[in-house]
Amino acid sequence: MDVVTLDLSNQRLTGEISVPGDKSISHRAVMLGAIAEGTTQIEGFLDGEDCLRTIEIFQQLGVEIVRENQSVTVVSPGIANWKTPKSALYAGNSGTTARLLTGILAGSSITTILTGDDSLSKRPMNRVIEPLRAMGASISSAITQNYLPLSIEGVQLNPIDYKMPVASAQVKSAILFAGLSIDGETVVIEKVHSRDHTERMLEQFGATIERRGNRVTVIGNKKLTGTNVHVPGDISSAAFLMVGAAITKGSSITIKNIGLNATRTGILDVLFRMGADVTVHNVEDLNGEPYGHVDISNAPLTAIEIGGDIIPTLIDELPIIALLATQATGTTIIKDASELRVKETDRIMAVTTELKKLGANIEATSDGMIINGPTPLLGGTLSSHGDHRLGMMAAIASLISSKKVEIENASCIAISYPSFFDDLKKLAISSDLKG
Ligand code: SPQ
Repeated sequence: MDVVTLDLSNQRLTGEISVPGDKSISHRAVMLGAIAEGTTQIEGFLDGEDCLRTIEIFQQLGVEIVRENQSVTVVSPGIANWKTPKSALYAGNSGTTARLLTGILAGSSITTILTGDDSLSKRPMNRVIEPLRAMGASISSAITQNYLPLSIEGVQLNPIDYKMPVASAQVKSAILFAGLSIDGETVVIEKVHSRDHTERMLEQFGATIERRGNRVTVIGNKKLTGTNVHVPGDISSAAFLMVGAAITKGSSITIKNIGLNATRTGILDVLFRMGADVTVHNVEDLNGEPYGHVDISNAPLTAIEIGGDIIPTLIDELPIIALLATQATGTTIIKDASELRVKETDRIMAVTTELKKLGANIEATSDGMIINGPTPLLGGTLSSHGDHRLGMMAAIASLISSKKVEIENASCIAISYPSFFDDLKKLAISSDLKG
């Protein structure tokens, strides 16, 4: 098992950095580039493990994809001309790949088998299979309860008006992608807005999309054409460095060109409400996605309550927000976040287990966590549980731990942030401010 040992106890973070491209947008750019006919040029692509699995899958379907670092060229004959793959499609650890692809393949003209790693094979696929079956999809699972591996036979689907039982961009996107193949209107109704990169990018590729309140409608059977996509930096990756700066005495950093889509910026609201010194500037818009720079410095932090509609806008940031809360004065309550239990690992269980090892005062609840702070953190050996976001949380904890932190199974960080340790080292400088 790979172990990384960090002793950042006498370091603070300063300087400017750009983080790698947004994972959600990178997946969608390859997927839409493959569905569309013609050439799609993607700049700022995230070369993380999850997005590489998405590329490999479309290459198996006969789409020409050439990657040179963060530049990706997709040349596709269009979804109607995809080839039946010779072997199963492997989504690795990536829930986004598996769920969005299930929607795309359900309305294609090929038959495929979709597999994943151990973690992904335990994550619920029923949430996409149920609505897709209601649209007429032919999907069967080798295992009961609809987990991977899945066998998907592409068929002609029917439109649906689907009320989402959980806030999930993956479910919404799977249905919208399936709707592209249908001569008619496919409608998704959300109680709470989840990230909307799919809707924004569908428009860029020429799809007809209508958005009214909580209703998204795709009018299918329209030819999509390849285009250029510029991927902004991933705010979910930046969140680790932002929290590192917020909790470490004497820190002050700028993260440049990160995505600022309002369906993703809950972490900025939380940092601001807790009292961190945060400024957003140079905001611009590219390909329908806002992005800009964020300055963040250490300041005294106060506990807050985090729940309700903000949760989908910061769902992937909750592990690092839990660490942030250990340094805030008072009781931070995180609620309405039971979705954390079905991520790469049960993130409520994993975060509370690992932060307790460092001495944090944190308890799990059925749908969140209760954290009392501020608490000095000790060093120790933490497990990533094979979850990239847990691994990065442990690394950032090292900045405020009195002794070294060992992270077991740290290589999983490459799933979303391959240059994480290099970037952290670039920003970390020795501090004489800490005693
Ligand atoms: O792709 P995967 O494995 O599901 O990744 C995670 C992550 O932490 O990177 C979740 F574990 O992000 C999801 C996110 O939680 C990515 C995503 C997307 O790109 O559509 C949406 C969110 O999931 P959900 O359940 O809201 O659909």
